[in-house]
Amino acid sequence: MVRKGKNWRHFEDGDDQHDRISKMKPRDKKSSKSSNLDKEFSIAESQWEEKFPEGFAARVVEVHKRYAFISPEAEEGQIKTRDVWLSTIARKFLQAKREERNFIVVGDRVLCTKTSEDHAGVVTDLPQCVIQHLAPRKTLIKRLDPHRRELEHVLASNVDQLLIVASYAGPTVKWGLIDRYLVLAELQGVRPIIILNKKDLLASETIEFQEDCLANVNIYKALGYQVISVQANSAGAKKNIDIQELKMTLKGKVTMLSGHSGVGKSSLVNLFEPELVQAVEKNEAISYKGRHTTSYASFIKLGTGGYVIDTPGIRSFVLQDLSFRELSSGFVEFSEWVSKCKYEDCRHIEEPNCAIHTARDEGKISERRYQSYRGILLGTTGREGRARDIARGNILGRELEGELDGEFEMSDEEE
Ligand SMILES: Nc1nc2c(ncn2[C@@H]2O[C@H](COP(=O)(O)OP(=O)(O)OP(=O)(O)O)[C@@H](O)[C@H]2O)c(=O)[nH]1
Ligand SMILES: [Mg+2]
Ligand SMILES: [Zn+2]
Repeated sequence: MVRKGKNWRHFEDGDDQHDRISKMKPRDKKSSKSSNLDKEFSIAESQWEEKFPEGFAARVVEVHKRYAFISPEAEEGQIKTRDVWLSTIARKFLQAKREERNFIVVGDRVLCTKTSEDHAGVVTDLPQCVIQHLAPRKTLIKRLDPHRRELEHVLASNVDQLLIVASYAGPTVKWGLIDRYLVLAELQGVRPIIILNKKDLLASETIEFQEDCLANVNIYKALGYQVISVQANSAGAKKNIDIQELKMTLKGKVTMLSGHSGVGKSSLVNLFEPELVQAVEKNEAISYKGRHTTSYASFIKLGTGGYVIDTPGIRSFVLQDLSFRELSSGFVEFSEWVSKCKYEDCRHIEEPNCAIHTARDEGKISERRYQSYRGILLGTTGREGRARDIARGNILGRELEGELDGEFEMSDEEE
């Protein structure tokens, strides 16, 4: 059953409920046939008119297994999110690329043609269309599947900003995860903003923990990153100066929210008059549910200005394979030093006369940030903060027994 308006996303469609976002594709294993199709499918907008004069431009607002929801976007950045269409992808692309369901993601700008046929095979009273072409993506938020690293998972495209949301506690902030998101944002040219939510919970933490948090916040601020500490669930949150700051930051931009399940992404979205109110976990005491509250990434217009992509919390965020050069360019504080290493191909691990090591010894590069770099490069990124969450019981024990094996999209644990 599909309903228009506010509830359009909430209809039942059995299979889809367990669809793992369906946006995985093999890396480096593309057949030439499919990469040709990629080129055919993704074409410059200047060619759209000629190909389909009757077509219209739209933004993908939500992706399901066999269809996607789109909203018309006459002018780029002016998305009519109240006008939702059910769309499928032009058959020739769909059939040839059956294994690569990665080709449409939330945020994509697409060329659509109206259809009266029931392509998606679902009952709907929404208007329907066929996605004929994709505009080349300006930015791409992607990661590797933690269990099958030959697969790449694109989470969203064409975002201007990445809101890296963590909570001080419940679940405990994982600084290493923030660092990995920062690398992604730097490499994609997307502006990162760090949000530390649940600041109310900080008061009951140890002094050491509080000091450690402050030290880390100061590291990011010194690097020039915007860091905002908030309490999304406080009674007067909307009026708080930090939430006002965030509101201004979101205006006029497309911002993707990312972070573990339970950190308060949807709670934040709800502070900015979203067109679709986001579901928020009712039980505050449990930050790990084995299943996230938000189940699909969706593109939402904010009454206070701008658009956000609210996403389901991810369990692990493994960066795509990066060369040491790419990775070190994702650590902004390295740029001053990298050219001073003795060896041109210095990876800043064990090489002698490494300028990064010298900067570290002199306290000019934070030891914690360096260890993040090292962990990513060597593939040993830790599970920092996890023992603490388990000890406090705000991660359910059953997850430790492996009951949730395979549900890697559905929980908030960091690898
Ligand atoms: N103590 C405290 N709890 C908060 C705060 N903000 C949100 N919460 C609670 O944290 C829980 C999780 O919030 P959500 O907004 O659903 O988290 P989410 O990041 O959207 O989670 P997923 O959709 O599963 O990814 C809810 O019970 C909120 O009420 C806060 O500032 N302090
Ligand atoms: Mg949510
Ligand atoms: Zn070096």
